[in-house]
Parts: sequence; structure tokens; C-alpha cells
Amino acid sequence: MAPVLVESPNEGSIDGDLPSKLRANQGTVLQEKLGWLKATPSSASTVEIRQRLEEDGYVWIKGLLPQEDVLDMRRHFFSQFDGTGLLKPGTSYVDGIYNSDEDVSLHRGVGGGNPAGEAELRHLTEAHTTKNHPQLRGMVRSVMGWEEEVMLQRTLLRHSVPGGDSTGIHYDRLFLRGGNAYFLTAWVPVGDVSSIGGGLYYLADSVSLGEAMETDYSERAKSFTEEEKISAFNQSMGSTGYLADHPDQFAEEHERVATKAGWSSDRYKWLIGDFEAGDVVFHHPSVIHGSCGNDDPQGRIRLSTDLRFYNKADFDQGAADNRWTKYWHVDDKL
Ligand SMILES: O=C(O)CCC(=O)C(=O)O
Ligand SMILES: [Fe+2]
Repeated sequence: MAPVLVESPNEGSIDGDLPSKLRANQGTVLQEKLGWLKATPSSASTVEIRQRLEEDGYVWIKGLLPQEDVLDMRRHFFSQFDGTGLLKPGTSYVDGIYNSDEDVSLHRGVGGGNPAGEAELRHLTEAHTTKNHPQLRGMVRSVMGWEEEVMLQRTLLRHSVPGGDSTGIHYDRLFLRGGNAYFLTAWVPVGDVSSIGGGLYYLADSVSLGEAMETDYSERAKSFTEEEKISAFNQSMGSTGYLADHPDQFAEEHERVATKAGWSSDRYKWLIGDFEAGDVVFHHPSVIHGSCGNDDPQGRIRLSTDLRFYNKADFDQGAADNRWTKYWHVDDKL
């Protein structure tokens, strides 16, 4: 699909023109169902940041990490793809511009399918330098009020190329049912990501809906084996573990639970943002989200990482999902 050209507000604000539509795999979301995510400055008080996370299910913190550190990682990541045809010839690593002569299906990364092979898999898991950033770790502790945090080793680095598939709609608990403790996700764009450039989009006010879906699932899963109960890929889920590929399909296929939870068809608003290098979005285990198709007007590859944190006290008591304490692998079925 040709890129949709829009004036990008790139201010991380709720103002600015929304794109006329958003692509998400086989579906599109029209402007009337779109809205802007709220942005919070990194100087906001802990009380305010906690309030955003509690009320909205996410808190998008502007400029938490020094931009140069994030851009160094982007530069390093793409420098490892020399000879793979991924980048447009003559462009720089840090820009990460996709070589549109390439067959999209060869460069799906983790965000839009599986990596092309072992070499790419190695690049995806090794080139990871923001995860131990002190500002990031400090923010996790202060938002959550934890003395010490544990980051799960299964950290993902996902690149999604223009025209490729995007991450289906889900809430994170679906994939981390192997522990009851609260965990916090940090989604870190590694480079700027425009509002139609493949970033995350969230269903507004959806924590309670995610929780209702999980309760409904537990009832349906009563007769499953213990192993099946915690798997997102069990007999009651799709083959990908996601709830849906795109927003309309989500609303149609989950209407029964949504109606029971008091949702009417006009309530669905999908929130997007113009993310910049240095921003971090933290989110709740039950907030419903996915990533949109990458139609970036400049052809930039969306690169991001997503990290999961538990309170060390919970972790030590065995209340975390220990299936995620190993590096990601293409066959790990998580
Ligand atoms: O980056 C993506 O495509 C998906 C990330 C995600 O779902 C998350 O951070 O929880
Ligand atoms: Fe997620």
C-alpha cells in the first residue's frame, strides 16, 4: 500500500491532525476511531506518572532516555545488517531507511513474523543496549515503588519494515500467564516513529476490558491441562496467540465479552502517537494494544524493544512467569 502522507505533529501531544487512516495488517482504522495518546514529560512528579498509568493503562514519558544513547543503538543495530539488502543503498545506518526494492517477506523481523534466518536472529537478540539504562531502571522503580526490579531475559528487539505486517491486537498478560504477579512493560522506540510509522496503538480505557477477557478465558480454560492454561497458543486461541489482526476484527470477534463488560460498538478509540528517540511507554499487563502497519512517509524502519519488569520480591517468591527468563527464540512458542 502506498504511504499515506500526513502532516506529522511529532510533538507527542494530543493536538495536531490525526492521519486519515491507520493500517493494521489486513485492516484499516478510519480517522473517526483514532485519537492521540497523552504524553507526559519526564519531569512530571511520580504521583502524576503513577496516576497516568493507573487511569489510562499506559504512561508515555517524553525524553526519558538521552536521544544520543538511543540513536547509537539504532546505528549499531542497522550496521549489523550490511550485506542483507535491508537498507536503501547510500543511506545511513542511523536513518534506517528501508530498501523498497527488497521483498518485504524477507525482512519481517520479530514484529511482523519471524526473522529470515539464524544470522538475523542473532542480530535481533544481541544488539541491545538500552535495556540497562539507569534512567529506565530508575523510572521503573519509582513508578512501581519497588525497592528492586527484575527484568526478564526474554527481551525483544523488533524491526518492522514499511509495507510489512504489524503486531496483532493483544494484552500482555495473554503471553505471561505463568505467574500471578503484576509486571510492567516498557516499550522503547529505538529512533523516531511517526504516528503511521509502525508504533504501538492502544485501545482507550481498555484495562477493564482486558481483565474481563482474561476472566472469560479462565472460565473457558477450566478443563485444560495446566500447561495449556498458561499458553497463549492453546485450543481456544488463534495460531498466533493474538486476539485479532486489526481493530474491526477485534470488535467483531470479541463482541460477546465486550458487551458483557458494558462496551458498546461506539466506544472503540485507538490511540496513536508520534514517538521520538528517547521516549518510553510503560503499560499495564491488561491494556489492549497492537502495532500499526508501517507506512512511514520517509520509509524509515520501525525499530523498538519491549522489556518486562517484575518486583524482585515477587520474583523471588516464584510469582513471575519463569518461561520468560530465557532469551527469545523463534520456536519458543511464547
Ligand atoms: O512492538 C511491537 O510491535 C509490539 C510490542 C508490544 O506488544 C509490547 O511492547 O507489549
Ligand atoms: Fe504487547
